[in-house]
Amino acid sequence: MQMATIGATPNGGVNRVALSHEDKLGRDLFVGWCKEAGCSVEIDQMGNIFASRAGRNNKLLPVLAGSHLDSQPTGGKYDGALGVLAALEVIETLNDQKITTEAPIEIVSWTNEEGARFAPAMIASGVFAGEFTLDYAYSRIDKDGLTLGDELDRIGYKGKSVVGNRKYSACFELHIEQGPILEAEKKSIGIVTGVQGISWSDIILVGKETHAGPTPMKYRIDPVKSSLPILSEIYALADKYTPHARATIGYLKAEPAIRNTQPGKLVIAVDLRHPDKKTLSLMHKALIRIAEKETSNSSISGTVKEIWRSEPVNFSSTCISMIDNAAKKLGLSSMEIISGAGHDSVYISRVAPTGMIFIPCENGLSHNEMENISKEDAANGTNVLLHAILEASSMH
Ligand code: HGY
Ligand code: MN
Ligand code: MN
Repeated sequence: MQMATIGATPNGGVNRVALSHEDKLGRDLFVGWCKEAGCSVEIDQMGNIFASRAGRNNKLLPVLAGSHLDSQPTGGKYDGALGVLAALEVIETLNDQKITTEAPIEIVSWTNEEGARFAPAMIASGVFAGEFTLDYAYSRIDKDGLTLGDELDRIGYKGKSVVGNRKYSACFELHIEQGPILEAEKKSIGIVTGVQGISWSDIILVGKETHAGPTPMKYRIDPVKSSLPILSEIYALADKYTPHARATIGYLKAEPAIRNTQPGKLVIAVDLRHPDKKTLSLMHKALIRIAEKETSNSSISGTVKEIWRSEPVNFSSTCISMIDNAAKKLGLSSMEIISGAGHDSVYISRVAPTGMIFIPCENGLSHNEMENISKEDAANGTNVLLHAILEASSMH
């Protein structure tokens, strides 16, 4: 709740977009709490925050737990923050119980998971896992033309340690489901077996800017008008690959975006998702065909630019079974579930055995200021995280 006061919005959500002043304040609060819990804190070149707690045998690979503190501009209190602060709660609980684990434990807050200000999403865990270069990440720009690298510097979180040269025996991320399934199935815990694939594209339609008044309709080369069939065909794409496919048009951006100038350009921001790699590719190829079909015999030019593809991943069976053991030990109802949302664990699963734990969120709402969870669900998720970490850090 204290973290949620940082960037709090009037409707009960938070606005702590990556590398904003509010993100810095949230980071500072988290670092302070980690130090109070006796952790040593390290910041890497992407501003990822690692807090370490020694084990009995520090030659063993640490167990990692965490998530992200950055939010959507109209985000909820729990997306990301729950996983970071639950990991800290695990450390504080081990301190209270005077438990020293065999292997060391590290908790992490990843930079820019949301991709709301700097696309693509999950960019810092992506650099950590070798998906993106540091230069590519630093060069990402926001809508005001500020670069990720400069903004990281400005908030004082461009650390020294090299991104990625940290090895782990197991990694866990607790997160709200951000969908309605656990609530509908009345399950307390989601044992996440994998994450669906994501493809972000811009459809760029270019016509000819003209005056809204004197130009008769038949003389116009209007990209907004040519977008109409394209928009409906994007939704038809999700119907075609139902029930798993997702198609979202996050925004339409007209230029110059002045009421009495018919736009010369329209950008359609598309987010396609599917758990099957081949189907996601088919959906992306269909998007290209839709744009071509609707513009080929017109003076409008239509191009599709894919800006991000995150392939579907399956999590480690070892981590999945540790989460399953923990839920059973705690007598909590659980079910296996595929994540509809992307998470840093997607990239981390490429470099270390990784698993995720879900808890329900009210009405499945997220990326919405009304996002809410119960204290009981938060405690259940944190206890499953604790016991999974205990098993992973003593298993040698
Ligand atoms: O887009 C996603 O799925 C995540 O919330 N970044
Ligand atoms: Mn998240
Ligand atoms: Mn999110």
